[in-house]
Amino acid sequence: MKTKILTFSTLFLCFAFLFSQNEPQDYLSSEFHKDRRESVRNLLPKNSVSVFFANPVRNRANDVDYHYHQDPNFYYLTGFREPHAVLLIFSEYQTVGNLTFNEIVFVQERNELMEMWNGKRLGADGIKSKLGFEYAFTTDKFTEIVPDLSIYESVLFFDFKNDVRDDKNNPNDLFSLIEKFKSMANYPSNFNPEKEKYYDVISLAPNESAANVAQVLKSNLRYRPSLKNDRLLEEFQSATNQKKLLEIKQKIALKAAESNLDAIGLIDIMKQLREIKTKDELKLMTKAAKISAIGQVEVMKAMHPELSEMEIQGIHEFVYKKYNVEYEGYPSIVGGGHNGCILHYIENTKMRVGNDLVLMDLGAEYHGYTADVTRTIPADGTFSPEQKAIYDLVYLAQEAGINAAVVGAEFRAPHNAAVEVIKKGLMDLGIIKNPKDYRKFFPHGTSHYVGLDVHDPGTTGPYKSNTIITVEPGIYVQDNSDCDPKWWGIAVRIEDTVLISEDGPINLSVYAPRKSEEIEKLMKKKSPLSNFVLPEIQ
Ligand SMILES: [Mn+2]
Repeated sequence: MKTKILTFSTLFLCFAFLFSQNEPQDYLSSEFHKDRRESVRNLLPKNSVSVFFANPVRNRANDVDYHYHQDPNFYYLTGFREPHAVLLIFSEYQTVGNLTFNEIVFVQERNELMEMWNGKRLGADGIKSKLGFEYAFTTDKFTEIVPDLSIYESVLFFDFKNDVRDDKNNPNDLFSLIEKFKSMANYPSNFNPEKEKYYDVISLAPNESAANVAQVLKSNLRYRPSLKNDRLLEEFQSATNQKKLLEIKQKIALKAAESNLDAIGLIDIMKQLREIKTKDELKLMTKAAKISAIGQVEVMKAMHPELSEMEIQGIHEFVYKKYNVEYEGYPSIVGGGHNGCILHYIENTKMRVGNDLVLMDLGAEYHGYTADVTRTIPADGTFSPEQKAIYDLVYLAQEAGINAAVVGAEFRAPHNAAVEVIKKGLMDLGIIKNPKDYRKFFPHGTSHYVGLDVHDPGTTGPYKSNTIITVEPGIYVQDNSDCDPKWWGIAVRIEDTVLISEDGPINLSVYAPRKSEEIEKLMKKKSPLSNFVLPEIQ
């Protein structure tokens, strides 16, 4: 009997193991998310609460929604991938009834019928057992459990974008959660986060520097039309003497004290945290970049002039799916010839790429983390002399950019390095006569942070170790540009996802060749997709 039980339980364990092996096992751990919440807490001001909402469900058309994508900050702090949820992190422990907590999450309730239609939900118990929360409740308990928000010195949150739909049949959906929060927090209907921030800065400034603050405000107001109509700010920046200045400062301080809402502070906190990737994040980023590069390599082998932009996009994305990538990190850009000059070209409708260059900017998003990789290749396998001249120039600019991506360098260092190379190169090729004109052909920046967002938040301060950025110079010669027509329609961007480390820059997408000779060599290789023939449709 004993053996029987043993066999049975072994069998059960095997099944459980096999079942679990059918789902990815390499998500970030609940310890990771817990540690991130702890880091937020350490950066919060005293006696404050930070409130994070899940992303809204977005409607595609009629009764079909877009594939749900969690808000990156919410995901970073919870690992939770369902909508209609709110997380609160408190600077200190709170006691409510018999509960004592310093973080608490509210999630949508389980519902057998809805789960049959739309998939499993974790519910409050599930987020506790699977994602390591000690205190979790369903959203209907939000107002019951969360204490009065007026007792905190600061209530930190991201301001709302007004793109949340109200599900009239669900009194506990995200829309209702936000409405409840607004009422609990005395959120004014004309709330302006920047105004609140300026009020705080002005009231906290020492009296002797009030005139300087007014000067800064004056120059800032020019770019902030939404603040121009604020009477107090207007009076402060135009005050003609110190007495008047301090009088208005006093008025502003009184106003500032009325509200404890801060919709700017969390932006800065999340920038600081998300800029530096942890060991676990680096693993996922390395994987996302490698998969993106493998997609580029497979396309290089399969490329020929008869392919359409959409087919090329399909090959990249098919390769991603072979590696269980959930999403593209952003809409895939595949531009043949002049389409490459459109920086965010996502239609991808050209039916035949012909003998032009094809610019392909795509990123695989693996477990929330996306890469951002661009290759530009000649559809017929060989760069023409003009294509090669531009391509090799962009390559040299990228090399200079990557080499400048080191710990301690200024955020703009890779861009500045790339610009110098491109300026000189465009002059040498006779495409520009004045170095300043490089901007006509290289109109964007060279680097941005990349992570949970393709344009990830960061401080833009000097580079720190374990930061991941892109290095992506480009040259785009529009038709009818003021240069020899032989250059017209040539568009090249080379972009890699680069880790800045103590040992120097590490190119995470290096698997896809970047040198023109190496690309031509790889393009001679056979692709298994060449034999993939489908029936003709009239
Ligand atoms: Mn990019």
